Amino acid sequence: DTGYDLWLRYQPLDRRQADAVQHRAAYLVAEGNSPTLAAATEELRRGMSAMLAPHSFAVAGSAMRNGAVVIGTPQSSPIVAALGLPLAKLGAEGYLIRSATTAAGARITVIAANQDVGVLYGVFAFLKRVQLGQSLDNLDIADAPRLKVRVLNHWDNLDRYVERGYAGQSIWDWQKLPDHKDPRYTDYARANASIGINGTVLTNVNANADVLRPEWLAKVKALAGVFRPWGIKVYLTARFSAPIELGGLKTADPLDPKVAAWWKAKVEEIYRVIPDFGGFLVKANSEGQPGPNDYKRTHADGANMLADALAPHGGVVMWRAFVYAAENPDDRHKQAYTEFQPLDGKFRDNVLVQVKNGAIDFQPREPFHPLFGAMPRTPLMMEFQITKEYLGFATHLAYLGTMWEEALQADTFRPTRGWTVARVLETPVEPGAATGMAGVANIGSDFNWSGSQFDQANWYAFGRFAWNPEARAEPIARDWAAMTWGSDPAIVDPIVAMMMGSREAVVNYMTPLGLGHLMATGHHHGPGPWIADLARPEWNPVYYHKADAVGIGFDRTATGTNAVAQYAPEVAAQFGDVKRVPEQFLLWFHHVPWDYRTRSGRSLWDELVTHYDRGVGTVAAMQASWEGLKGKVDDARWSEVRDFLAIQRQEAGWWRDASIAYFQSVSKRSLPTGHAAPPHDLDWYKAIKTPYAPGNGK
Ligand code: BDP
Repeated sequence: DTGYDLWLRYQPLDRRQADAVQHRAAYLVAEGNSPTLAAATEELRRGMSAMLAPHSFAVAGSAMRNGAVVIGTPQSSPIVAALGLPLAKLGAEGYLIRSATTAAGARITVIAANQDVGVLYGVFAFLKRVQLGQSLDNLDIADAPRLKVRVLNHWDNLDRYVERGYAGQSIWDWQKLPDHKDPRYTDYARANASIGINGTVLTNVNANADVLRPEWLAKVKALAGVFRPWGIKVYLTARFSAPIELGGLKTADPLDPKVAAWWKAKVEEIYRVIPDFGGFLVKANSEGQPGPNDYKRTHADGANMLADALAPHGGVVMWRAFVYAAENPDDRHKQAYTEFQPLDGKFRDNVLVQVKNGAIDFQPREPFHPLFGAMPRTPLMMEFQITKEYLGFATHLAYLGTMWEEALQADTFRPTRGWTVARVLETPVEPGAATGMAGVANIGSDFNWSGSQFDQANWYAFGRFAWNPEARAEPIARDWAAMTWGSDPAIVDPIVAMMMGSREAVVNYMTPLGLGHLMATGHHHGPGPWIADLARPEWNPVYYHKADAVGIGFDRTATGTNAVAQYAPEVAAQFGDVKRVPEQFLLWFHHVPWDYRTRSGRSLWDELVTHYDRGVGTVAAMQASWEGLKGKVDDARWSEVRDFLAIQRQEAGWWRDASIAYFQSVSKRSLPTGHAAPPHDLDWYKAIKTPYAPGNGK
């Protein structure tokens, strides 16, 4: 088993379960004939036949007998229409699953929605119930997504190199498109639809304007055609300088009428090719990308110009707030807020400002970004990184659900207590305004899609959180584990326990107590806390930890950069007070003496060492749990995970040893008893060269 089937394995149920399911769900009635209903029908038939075998699950023309699963909308299906279901509140994408009785007295299960795509989501929800062995009696389920735009961001280059991708090449096989459509595109769409993802940005934020050329748009059109029945729109990244590069203009100034006209014509051309094109994602004036600042214009000027071109066609602009400039001497943590917050209310209605969960950059742990809650008149969408650039690539097991729950449940106190990041995201700035969440994809050409079996869980969890930002990491892990590995509690329980502790393990062995950005240069694999010689100050790990003879940590309080002042006063008061700050953010906000007493009673230095060892210990415990699963799950996947855990164990040790060796050279403290000295001296760790690590493609 390679893992190719993801969480859609549809394994045969045991005889008793199959009989019980078959009693409620024996055949399928699908009225209507749109491509989306056809996709829903085929998925239901495929999944149920596989799970119910040797029972059949056939498609029938009418629901005369008990046990029909009837799917459709009131428009497509007279049976659904006759049931008079309360669909009004479910919107375009919500669904309802109910046990019902037809006028003729047949007992059926109905999966109904206002639109075909809602039916599709309902079908996946129904299949999930069956996969999880949940009862099909007396069903009355209604669900709808809480965010409108639920998109993957592929950082895929046109040469198929995936920036920060650890799962092989891009799955977009541009050379063979549009004539050959790899069946994998359909499986990609099925997987995404099963978790409610409704859009995909095909190209890297570090954009190449070529994708906007006609010959590339023909390829994009082919992908859009595969995805459309599954409710998935395509989006592209727009390189801000495209009018110069493709249009031969002298400028890309957003206020120049010729530039606006070029984009308007380009957008019209795109919609002629792809009538339901989603819109653009833009990284501007960030890490060398062109943008409106090049012409002394604001981010709003740039975003609005593109938004005006897209608006007549219903498209949106997702404009990233990930900005920090070499010329700006201010704390990098503050720069996005400083630049974007004053623009609140200045963006067009079809602009979403896309904000990373934290103010620096996808670290194993960051406090929530201060922009959340601070732009009440601007739709903000969340950007999470599914691919594990800073969490050990694909070989470290780190379930990110806990990280995302932590970010989403953080209270912004804006405008008042209880306004969590999730609530900010979910609440439209005015009725009907856009809302959304983006996830930087971890998908590639590997058999298992995501580079490892467990990284599939992060793709899965992202979809679940985008559908419902109030979701919780644990039940999501439980669902995923049961569908992916087997529903026996002897399998699910240990796997969920591993997952739930896994991200904290990474934090502990890489960046405990609020440290961050200590990775090796460029590829970000392995420790480099000593690095101090890179061109831009904020690229150097020493900029972030600021360790010296006295102590360690970045003073972001009023005595330092005062980044805490960008949060609501209640939050600022907490983060800014060394006594009240959650210890997990201690060194993020404070420069603390090595001998400072932490809450455990240990000195900061001893506490730091304790965390490193705890991280390594958790990985060792995961290895032991996994040994216990040998023979309970298939050998091929089991062996892959065993190997990766061994790599993780080694690299966790490397992080621990190198970090302790370096910080000890600064702190001059001895190790607390019971904690082993690193086996080598600091120079030995500094000399390690990673022979090959997927990098940033530069
Ligand atoms: C950083 C990555 C870089 C991305 C950048 C971004 O190292 O490859 O281009 O984020 O989000 O984390 O634009």
